[in-house]
Amino acid sequence: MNAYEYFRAAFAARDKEVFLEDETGSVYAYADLDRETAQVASFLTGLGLRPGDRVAAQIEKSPQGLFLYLGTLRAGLCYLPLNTAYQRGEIAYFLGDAEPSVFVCDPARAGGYEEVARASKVTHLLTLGARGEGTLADGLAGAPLRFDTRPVGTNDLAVIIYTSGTTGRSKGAMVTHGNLTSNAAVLKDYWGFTGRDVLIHALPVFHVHGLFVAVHPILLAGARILFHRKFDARAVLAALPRATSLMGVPTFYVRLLAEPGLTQDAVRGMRLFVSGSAPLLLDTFSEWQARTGHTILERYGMSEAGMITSNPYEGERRGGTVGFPLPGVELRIAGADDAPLPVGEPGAVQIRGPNVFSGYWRMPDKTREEFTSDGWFRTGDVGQWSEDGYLSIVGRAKDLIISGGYNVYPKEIELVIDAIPGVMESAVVGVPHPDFGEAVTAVIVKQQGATLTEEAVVAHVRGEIAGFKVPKRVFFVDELPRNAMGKVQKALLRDKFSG
Ligand code: MCA
Ligand code: AMP
Repeated sequence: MNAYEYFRAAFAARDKEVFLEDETGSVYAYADLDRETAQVASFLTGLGLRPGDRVAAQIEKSPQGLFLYLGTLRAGLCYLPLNTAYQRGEIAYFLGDAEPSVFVCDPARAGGYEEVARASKVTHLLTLGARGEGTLADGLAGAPLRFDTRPVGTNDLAVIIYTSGTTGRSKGAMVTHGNLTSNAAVLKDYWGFTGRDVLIHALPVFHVHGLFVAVHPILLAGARILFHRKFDARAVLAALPRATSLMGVPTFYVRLLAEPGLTQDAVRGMRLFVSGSAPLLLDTFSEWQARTGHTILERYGMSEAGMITSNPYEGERRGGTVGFPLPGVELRIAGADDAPLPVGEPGAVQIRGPNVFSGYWRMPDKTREEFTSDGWFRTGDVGQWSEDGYLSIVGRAKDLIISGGYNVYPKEIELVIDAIPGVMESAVVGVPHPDFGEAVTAVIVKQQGATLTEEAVVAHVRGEIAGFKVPKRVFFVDELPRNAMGKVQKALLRDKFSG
């Protein structure tokens, strides 16, 4: 079933209930959501887009952006969300690789994107601003308000989510309608969402956490979203008395704990705090418990598989663990030969289930590499079982930094830094950071006689890639530590530059 139709079947009986309250004061009922998405679907279909065609969007967070996503699903088209921090070079790669027919961007950026859009297969460059303004709105104004949701198969493509890779080249994870519906149903039940719930939504809507996890279970429950355009600790604090639930990355919880107004009284109406996308420090988990009387529920997921494990809603939520495999998800901890390891031994986390994506867009070799011969997906995370079945993520086999919930692959930054005149070579590592969990840190060997400074490197990198990938610090060394095989010993660099 089309994922939109699946959600609609669940919320149809709650037509007049509020779906979303925007920070601006605008309120949308479920009937509004249905009408707005019908208009989007009619409009996109009217442009001549065929099932499976891609609609890319790099837009500020807005209710209209959410309608664009859900309307795209409804039309049987494929949505391609892009982080607003991405710079032109990054966007050019995504448009070239995914070949969307439609690209929706912020009105202020349209001029700068005309050339990259022309160089790709984009036939319609449209705009959508934070207040809903732009050429998309103009187009929607004349579109029919009714649309028969286009039927699709479980394995049909719904969304492509780009995730960067160890080679520095991003891969498009192909997420199907079946992936979306199965995960949504499980989360709604596992986390106990009902029509009485009010979720504070302060996550970006271009990644799985904010776009799927914090929206789909709400739709299935016919619950309400308090829509925050971006995370602001004080605004979230002010909204807590009206809410029942919050989903966030660990940085949300760290910043909320820094607010003196976070008290047991402030959270008295809340029933659920969920954390994910990055490891939640035990200190944050314990401090939250002591201050609020609530135990954060930590879960584990990834773009390729939505949510994989979760601490229980009822029962012990154990800090430092990500709980149990969600219903329908199989998870094994495997050794180098892909055979399961005994309980307690750390190994590769491999998974199977209806939540697992269908492969990387136009990268059949990469897809084959990431699945075992017996069909398990290699997450690249290192995990460990406890005797009583809780999973802990104890490391990563992939060379990945997670900063404030965003993934940063060192290779991508190293390639940009190595191209700076005066750089001989570089290594990028993540070091512990009190706010972001890990901070992107660059270690550089200069060419002889080069007069590079930290400021110059940062300024150069900032022009090329998204701000969250820019190193927070740059250090210069005479040489990089290497092992006998010639591989840079990143663990040594992490230790040396921590703190
Ligand atoms: C912003 N900046 C960052 C980050 N965010 N630097 C490092 N890491 C970050 N995460 C930088 C900007 O480039 C800018 O730097 C400065 O901080 C201020 O930018 P601003 O946008 O105002 O930052 P913020 O509002 O303080 O943002 C922090 C944040 C945000 C609220 C933690 O990063 C965020 O919403 N993170 C959530 C990410 C997320 O949704 N991940 C889910 C991925 P300058 O001024 O120098 O330019 S999906 C996933 O991982 C899986 C499926 C899962 O399990 O969920
Ligand atoms: P992404 O590719 O952006 O979807 O990020 C997925 C990765 O985030 C996973 O493979 C993990 O490495 C990491 N991750 C997500 N949730 C958690 C968690 N609760 N604890 C530790 N790592 C996590």
